[in-house]
Amino acid sequence: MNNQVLTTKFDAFYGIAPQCIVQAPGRVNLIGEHTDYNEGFVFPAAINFGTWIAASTRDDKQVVVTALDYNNQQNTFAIDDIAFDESQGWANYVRGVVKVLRADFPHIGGANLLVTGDVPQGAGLSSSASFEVATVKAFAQLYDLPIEGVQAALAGQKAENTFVGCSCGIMDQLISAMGQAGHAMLLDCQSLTMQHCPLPDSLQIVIINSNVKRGLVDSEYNLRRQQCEEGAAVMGVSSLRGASLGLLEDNRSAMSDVVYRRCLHIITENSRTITASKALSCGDIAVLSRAMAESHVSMRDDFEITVKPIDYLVDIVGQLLGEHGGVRMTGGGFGGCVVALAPVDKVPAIKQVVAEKYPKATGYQADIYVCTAGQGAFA
Ligand code: GAF
Repeated sequence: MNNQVLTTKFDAFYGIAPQCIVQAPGRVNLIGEHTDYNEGFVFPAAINFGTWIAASTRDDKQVVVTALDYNNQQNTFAIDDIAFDESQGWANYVRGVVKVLRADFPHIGGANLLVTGDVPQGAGLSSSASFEVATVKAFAQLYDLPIEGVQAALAGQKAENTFVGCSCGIMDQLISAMGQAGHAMLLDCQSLTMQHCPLPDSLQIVIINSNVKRGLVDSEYNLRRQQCEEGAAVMGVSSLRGASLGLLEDNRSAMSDVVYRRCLHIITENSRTITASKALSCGDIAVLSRAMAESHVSMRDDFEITVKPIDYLVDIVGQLLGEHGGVRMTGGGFGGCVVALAPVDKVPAIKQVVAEKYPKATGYQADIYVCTAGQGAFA
């Protein structure tokens, strides 16, 4: 939606012009899944889908937020008394962020917010992180907050962890805040150091939404995190970042098979992520392709976060690409999307094979988004 339309709508709802319009993107993770909360490596890119917020200050300590994409639903809350409200769904993201920001910046006052976005929801493309980061950015603009990209991402993550109740890592908020157009980001989630890697013009990011709605995602996600922590404790390391395959084998008999396989995924995924980012940088697409394929198998068999329609998509697109591109599930899992890095001239064939085979084999229709790597909100 362009800024002019958003301004007109804001005026219609609130009777004044917005003081700012901010945007924060969703993301696609190219490789490095569930490694972020294990202090490992991830390799995401911001995408050209995002959340927009038009905003103005209020002087009555109320936040009034209207969601264009939810039939103009409106939620109002007092900034001195912010509580999680089960019945408020999407508005809890704003409540959580404002609560977190107020703890550090008590001078923050009320606001009128008008929200819209085009990140597909429930698809593993971080619509909620982009909403959180956009909310941070809106308040930063309105109240002149000295909050930088990494701090903005941490505030969004804190809202998600402590208020919304998902024990997510830092990847989604950080890439939404700090992504660079045309680049993927190799992020070390232990030191929060980042390296921006240009994506070659010859490869296109293709996201295929399986349209399998992500079920049980929060409970299964939090369970994976607990299992990883259990494995780290058995091995005597503070996070799985500190574990090696040798240490894992030495401790295999002291852990359940499930915990062993969860750890195996994380340890091997960290090294695949480094391998893939180096391969992309030096144009070695065959190595990138293998790393992405192995990542998918590891998510399917060891971390157990894929579902059959997603496995099917990875199979048919993988056969088409061979070693000229890579494909794997992306995001938290249990449904959602597949990401392919594909030679530009293979994109029509991907669309065709998915349209022809996927509905017949699975009963679902897929959506395909041919993406570019976008700019982060604070980048
Ligand atoms: C979700 C989480 F929010 C991220 O922190 C990350 O763990 C991801 O799942 C899996 O890699 O998007």
